[in-house]
This record gives sequence, C-alpha cells and structure tokens, in this order.
Amino acid sequence: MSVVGIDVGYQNCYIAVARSGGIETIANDYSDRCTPACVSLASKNRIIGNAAKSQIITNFKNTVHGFKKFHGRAFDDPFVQGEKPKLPYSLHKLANGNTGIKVRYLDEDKVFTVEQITAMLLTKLKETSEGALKKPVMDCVISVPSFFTDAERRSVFDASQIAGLNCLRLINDTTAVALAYGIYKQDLPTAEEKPRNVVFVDLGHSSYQVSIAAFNKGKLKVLATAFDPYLGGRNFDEVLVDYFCEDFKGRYKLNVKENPRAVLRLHQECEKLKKLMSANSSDLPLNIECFMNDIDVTGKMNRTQFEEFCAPYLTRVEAPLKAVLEQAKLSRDDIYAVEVVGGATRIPSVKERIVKFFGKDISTTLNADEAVARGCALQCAILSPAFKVREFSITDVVPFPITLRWKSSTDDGIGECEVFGKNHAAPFSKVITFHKKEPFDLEAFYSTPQELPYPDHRIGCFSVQNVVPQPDGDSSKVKVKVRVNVHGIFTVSGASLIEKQKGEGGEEVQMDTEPLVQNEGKAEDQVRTSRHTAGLILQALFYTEEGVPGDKQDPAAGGSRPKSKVKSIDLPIITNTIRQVNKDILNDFVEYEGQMIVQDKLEKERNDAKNAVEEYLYDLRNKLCGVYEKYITEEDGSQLTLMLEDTENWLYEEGEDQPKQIYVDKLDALKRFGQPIEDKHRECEDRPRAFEELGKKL
Ligand code: ATP
Ligand code: K
Ligand code: MG
Repeated sequence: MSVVGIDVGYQNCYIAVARSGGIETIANDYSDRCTPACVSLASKNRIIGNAAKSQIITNFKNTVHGFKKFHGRAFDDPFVQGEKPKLPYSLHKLANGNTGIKVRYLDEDKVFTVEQITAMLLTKLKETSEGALKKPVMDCVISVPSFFTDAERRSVFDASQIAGLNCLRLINDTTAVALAYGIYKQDLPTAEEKPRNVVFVDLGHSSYQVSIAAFNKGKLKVLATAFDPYLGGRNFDEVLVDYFCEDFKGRYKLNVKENPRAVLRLHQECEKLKKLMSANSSDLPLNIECFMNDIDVTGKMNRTQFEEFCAPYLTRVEAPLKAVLEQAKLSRDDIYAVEVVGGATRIPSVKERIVKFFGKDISTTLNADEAVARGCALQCAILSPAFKVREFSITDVVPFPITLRWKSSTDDGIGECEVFGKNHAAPFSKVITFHKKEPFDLEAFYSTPQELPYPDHRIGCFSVQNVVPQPDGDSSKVKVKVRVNVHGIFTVSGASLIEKQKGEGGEEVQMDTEPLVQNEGKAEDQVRTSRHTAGLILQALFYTEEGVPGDKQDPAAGGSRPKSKVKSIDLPIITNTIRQVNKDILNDFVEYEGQMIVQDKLEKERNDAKNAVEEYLYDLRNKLCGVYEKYITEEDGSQLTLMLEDTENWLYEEGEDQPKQIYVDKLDALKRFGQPIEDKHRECEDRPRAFEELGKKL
C-alpha cells in the first residue's frame, strides 16, 4: 500500500510519497514535479495539468483554472461574483445555489461542480503517482488552507471521494509544513522543557497563512493561526496586468480588457516579469509579439516601481504576523525561527517585511514549493497502518469559534453554547448532555461572522431523532457527542438516550437550557496502532486539563460508567450540512468520473494507434531509401512508396479522426508489406553474426 501527500494549490499542485527511504516528491509525465491546477475540457477528452496549461490561451472558454476558492461557495457569494467578470470561462448557478462551471465537453454544453473539477485534477495526480510508483494509490492526505470553513473542507473531501481517493486527513497547509519541519529534528526540547516556538509563513498564489507551532520531542502543537485569505501572488500579477493595460491603451490605443485572449497572454507575461523582478532590480522588458490587432507590444518595469504599485498589498504582509503572535500570547523573543514557504515569499519585499517584523533572519530550510506536499505524505505515513514512522503527535487548532443552538423543549426559548472557542485544540470531541422529551435540532454555526473569510456563518443542522420521555413522563437524558474531526470539520458524531433503570433514584436532573458539556479523550483519531500510545497519554492529559464551562464529572461519560444501572440507546442523527451535495448525487459524480476516465483512456488508445501508423510509415519510408534498399526490387519499392504516400495523405484527411480499429487495421496493412522486408534485412544482418559466434565457439 503506498501513501501519498497532495498539495492542491490554487495554481500549483505537488505530490509526495512516503517510501522506506524517506519522502520524495513525484515528477509527472512532463518530468515536472509541479502540476498546474488546470483542467481543459475538449470534444473527445479531458486534458489535465501541464497539457491543460498550454490550452489556457488556445481554448480559454473550456480551460478551468483558479477554481480552488469556489469550493463550498454559493454562486451569489460576493467573492464568486467578484471573480466572475475576470474569468475566461463561465460560471453557472447550480440548482442548490452552488457555483458551477460551464464548459463544452464531448461537443455538449456541460456544467460541472467545483468538486468535479477538483476531482479531475486529483484523478490526474493519482494517475501520476500510480505511474511513478507502479501500484495503485488510494490512501492520501490532502492539504487545505487553515482558514477553510466546514463547507469548503467538505467540498474538497467530496472531491477526493469522486476521484476514488481515500483521504485520511485534510491537513492545514501550515500544519503540514510544521510536520515536515519538526519530525526530522533530533534536538527538540523534552516534554518538561519549554517548547520551541516556530512561525510558519506560506504566501501562495491566492492566500497568505501564518501559524505558530510549539515543538517538543515527538510532538507539535499549533498555538494559533492567522491569515489574509485574499492576499497572494495573483494580486501582484493583477497589479502588473492593470498597469500594462493602461500603458498599452496610451501608447498603442489598445483596449486589452475586452480581449480575453490578450488578457490571458498579458497575465502569463506579467507573472514571468514578476518572477524576474525578484532576482533582478534593474529595468526589465516585457515583449509580446502579435499581441492584439497584429501589433507587437513592449513595456518595461523595475523592482522599485513594482513595489510602489504593489504597496497596498505589501503592507498587508504584517497584520497576520502580528495577529498570530497576539493570539499565541508570545513576543518576538519567544520565537526560535521563522520558516517561510510558498512561491510568493520569493518577492524580496515580502521577505524584508517578515524579517523586519520579527527582527531576525528568516530560515528557508524547507523546500518552499514542496514542503506542504512532503508534510502531507508524512502525515499519511503516520496514519497508515502500513508504515512505521517515528512517533509524532500533531495537535491543530480550530480557526473560528463554533456555536451550537437548539430549541428548548421546556419553554420556547433558544439555547446556545459555544462548543469550540478560537484556537481550541483539534481534532477534539465533547459530550453534551441534554434533557429532552422529543426529537430536537442542533444548529451549528461560526460564532464570529465578522472574522470569517466567507459570507455564510452556518455550518449545518443536526437533528437528533427518536427521543422519547421516560416511562414516568420525565425528560430523558440525551448525550450528544460533538467533534471537530481529523479534517477540521465539525460533526455531531453520536447521540444516545440514557434510560433510567428501576430503583436508580436520585439521578441528578439538569435543565436543558444549560447542558453539561464535557471533554472527551480523543476517540478514533490516534488510536490506530500501539505505537501511538505515548502520544495518546499526552493527549489525554491535555484534554482533562482543559476546562469547559459547565464541566462537571458525569459518571456516565468517559468510560467509567457504572455497569448494570444505566442502559444507553443509540439515536439516529440526520445531518444537513450547508452547501454539501447528498450521497446519491455524490455517487453519480463518482460514476461519471469513472466514465470520463474510461473515455480519456479510450481516446488515448485511439491517439496512440494513430501515432503508431504515422511512426511506422515514416520509419519504413526512411529505411526504404536506406538500409532496406537492397532487399526490395525497384518495382516493389516504388509501389510501396506510393502506398505510404497514400496512407500519409489519408492520415491528414479522412483518416484524421477515425476509431481506433481503423488505425490498427491500417498499421497491419502496412506491416504486411513492411514486415517481410524487415525480416529479410534482419536475417542478413544476423547470419554473418551467427557465423562469427560459431567461429568463436569452434
Ligand atoms: P495557494 O497556496 O494560494 O493555494 P499555490 O500553492 O498554488 O497557491 P505557490 O505555488 O506556493 O501557490 O506559489 C505560486 C505563486 O508564487 C505564484 O503567484 C507565482 O507567481 C509566485 N512565485 C513563484 N516564484 C516566484 C518568484 N521567484 N518571485 C515572485 N513570485 C513568485
Ligand atoms: K502549492
Ligand atoms: Mg499553497
């Protein structure tokens, strides 16, 4: 069983694999370890990754990129509406209000969900890893931005399922980086010593994430995360594009913005220029031939100008650095190192600002592009029973506080309780006790909509079913287990009704407006194998230390339940989470993805069959005027040459687009003539050689 880690970036994806020798990143069929997050739909197949990137300009309406931020978002979401006019492809409102992507595929208009598009990308990444590893790949860990909300995480998770992957964990980008940093460190402080605090900074193409992790031997604990979800390399590209659009309007009288193809080309050139400016402070040229209306354009810029134009974005580098320190209640002196990753941290001014803020040099001991994927692969190896990895426990944080609301059954009031505060440890389970006579709904939402980089603060509704009063008419005690799971997703993972037994008497009765909230030791997350035992004990200690309002001992929770007296009945829960498609639709997507994979495979085989005809034809023709010349009569030779010419013409006309079998037959027909000549040639080559060998033996 192989395990892989996948960094699905807004622009760039990386795959890393755990092998006995360590972690390696995998190169794709273009010998590139970076696979562009790009999917192009065509009339016979899908083109994904590097090949799709070269379709961005030629097939712009059907080449989808920059879709990562559409996960879990409504079509009416202000962010989506803001992006829409800038996109070369069309968005479409789905029946459930989600964001769909409209393209031509197999000569039909098609709308795909963002989960389907990401699944296509994941399918490609899966195939790349399977090709490199020569075995099936299922188990994986996928990275997501630390600020992704539940809807966004569930959407990415669904995409992994559509692609047939078994995602063991959605891990936060910066947590993956922290793991890749910490697991190899031999000199971390012991459990008793003060932890080593390290800041991780990731500035990618679309977002900016910062976190602080505290390291001790064998463990890392994320203390806080901060972010600017809308700051990344793409903003700097846009500044350059806007500048040159104005510049070209003045100097060439071109209205670039109304020509999507020109805008896309300008984008690509501006990104190149931006990267060059990172290494070079002098004036740098921008040249595009035949840009618009057959006009060649040129322009120039230098780093000082760039920094001036981008100042509004560059000043945003500091705020999350400040915020993360404040949340972690640490000062700059408490920071042992600042590790930066992500492509956009290569911009000198970004680096300078980070250095200046912390008053210390930044370390770049990690591979800025691959660290996230490597961390994902490490996490996958830790979670997989197939691997033995150095013991290392990871505690992450909840990025936004979560509140539960329920309707009281005793009066018409609404009950509410914040179940997970900001930066609460995750994954984590809690048990809440209610006293109810009838089924009830729990609504979960983020408590602080104003700090959410997402316009909808709802998480979902969880209906606890089959609740009945006790035989004596009293309320029943209902224990509900809520958790932020290993993916950072909130769930109501279980509910049970505790039946009073005869002669029990004296059972404490609680008002259901003030439910009992209890922490629970980590249940299923880390117990996979015994090698985690030490980690588990640390975790358990940590859990009981952390007090929660209303936390009292409840004899029925946490394993020490008195035997015989209490009978507990599991209650079904109906889960209705925001923006998530139901299981049936998801299954349809799984099936459809399978069909598209088959279609791509057939198309590839068809193309291979066609290429085989072409290759054989050219090869034979070359040899007919060369090595084969003496094995064929002049007459036969010219007849065969004519036949090859016919086939070549056919390939460019009628034969351009035929079913696979036609090409296979064509090849056979050619071989019927070619093979005897080849055989004769081989025989004559081999005969002297055989004599030689014989001679040696004698
Ligand atoms: P995200 O993390 O937002 O999902 P991503 O992971 O795809 O995005 P990265 O691969 O980390 O993003 O970084 C890509 C960005 O880094 C692009 O904007 C790219 O132009 C920029 N970048 C890469 N190299 C350089 C460089 N030398 N100078 C400036 N910017 C660079
Ligand atoms: K990336
Ligand atoms: Mg990234």
